[in-house]
Amino acid sequence: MVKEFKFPDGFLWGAATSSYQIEGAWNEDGKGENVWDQICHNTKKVQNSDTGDTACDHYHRYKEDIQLMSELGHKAYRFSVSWPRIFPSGKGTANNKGINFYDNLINELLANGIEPVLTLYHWDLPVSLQKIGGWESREVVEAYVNYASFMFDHYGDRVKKWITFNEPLVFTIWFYSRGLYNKRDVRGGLISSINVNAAHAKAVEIYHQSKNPDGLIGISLNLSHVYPESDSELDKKAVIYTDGIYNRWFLDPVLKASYPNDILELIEKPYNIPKIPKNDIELLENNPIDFLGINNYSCTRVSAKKEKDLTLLGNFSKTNKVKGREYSEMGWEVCPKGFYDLLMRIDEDYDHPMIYITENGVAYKDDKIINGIIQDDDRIYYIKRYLEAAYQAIKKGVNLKGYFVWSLMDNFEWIYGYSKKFGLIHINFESQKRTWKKSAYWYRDVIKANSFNI
Ligand code: IFM
Repeated sequence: MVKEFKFPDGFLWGAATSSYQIEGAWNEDGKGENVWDQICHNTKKVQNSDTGDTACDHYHRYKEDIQLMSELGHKAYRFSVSWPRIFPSGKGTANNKGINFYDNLINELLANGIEPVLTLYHWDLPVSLQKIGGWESREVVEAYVNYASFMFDHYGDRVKKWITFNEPLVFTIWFYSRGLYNKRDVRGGLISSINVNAAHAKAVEIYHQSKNPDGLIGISLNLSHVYPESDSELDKKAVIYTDGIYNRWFLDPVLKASYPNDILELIEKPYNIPKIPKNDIELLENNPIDFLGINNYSCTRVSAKKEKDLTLLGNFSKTNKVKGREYSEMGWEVCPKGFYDLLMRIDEDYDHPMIYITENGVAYKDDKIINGIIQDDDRIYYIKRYLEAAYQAIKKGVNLKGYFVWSLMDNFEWIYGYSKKFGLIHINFESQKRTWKKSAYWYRDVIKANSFNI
């Protein structure tokens, strides 16, 4: 029997991208260098030595891309702004050509009836700011607030949904502890995460004082429901630690204006972390988010063998594949139940926040082609199951308002270069030809009907 899953009226459907992953034009029209230009050009950290120099060439093809979104019936488009296009050195004089690019993009979206959802920061920090300490420095926090303030004033008449940061966990704790910017440095990552929360709260404050404060402002966190591999006490403790650092460390500041005590205790001495400034907490308290953006792809399963494994970023997160579970090309478990449990848990523990799914999607091989169209039935099946989980959560009262597929098109997947494909639209990176995958047609029909069938 066919079952229909109908979404609430006005549910916001769209797709997401980010500046470095799609724009290309890395040194055009006065754009300053960003940390990813440097990682790609000067290190061997990216697979196949790929770079974002050209990427999807969206900087030159944005009109064509918006046309595609329009044909696909997307209601909204989540994109990020390249800070060094606006301020080539992070601060100082703004760059008119960069400003014009985003003016044109936003105007074109609006002319096509597509709502712009603007992320201020999706990892492409201006290099001059990395040189003065990156997110470890409060000077960079000030520069970010100045940049955010400029953006609100300039685009706030047309942009009504703002996202301060994308996935702070990733560009602070993960990138630092994996030595992406320089040497491995967990402390630097932790300090950066605290500074990013301060920058976030200050940006929310400035938004509410800006010329056009009539929109919504939030943050996108990558969250993952954590399950123990067994009922053992150690595994249950491993869940608390992992959930603490992956989820609560980022959720509590923006939704409770506090940091989780158990994690503070865990890190203060070993990493010599100073007390959280009182002013940060006041800022967070006075500037709550309007919505929470959730990026979710998978769940996390943990198990600890010994008490001493239970440290921050401990040696217990299961990465090995387990027979009987399903995995994507990234090696991430396909886990729609984890998505449902995550939504229910956030609703319960954080007082029923307004939520947008700002990223969900999957990388697969995409190697089945008929009549030139990629037959990505596995992607359709993945998204269907996640949407079913979202639907069930809405039925239970979760305040979920919209969903953005990651990603509109295949793009530069960070250290994996172009080897991993998440798009609804296939890109031929030689010719830059865009081709709809089967999932793009399917998603178009979902949006049109505001529902789908299983
Ligand atoms: O491509 C990334 C994106 O930049 C941030 N969220 C996860 C995606 C897939 O890895």
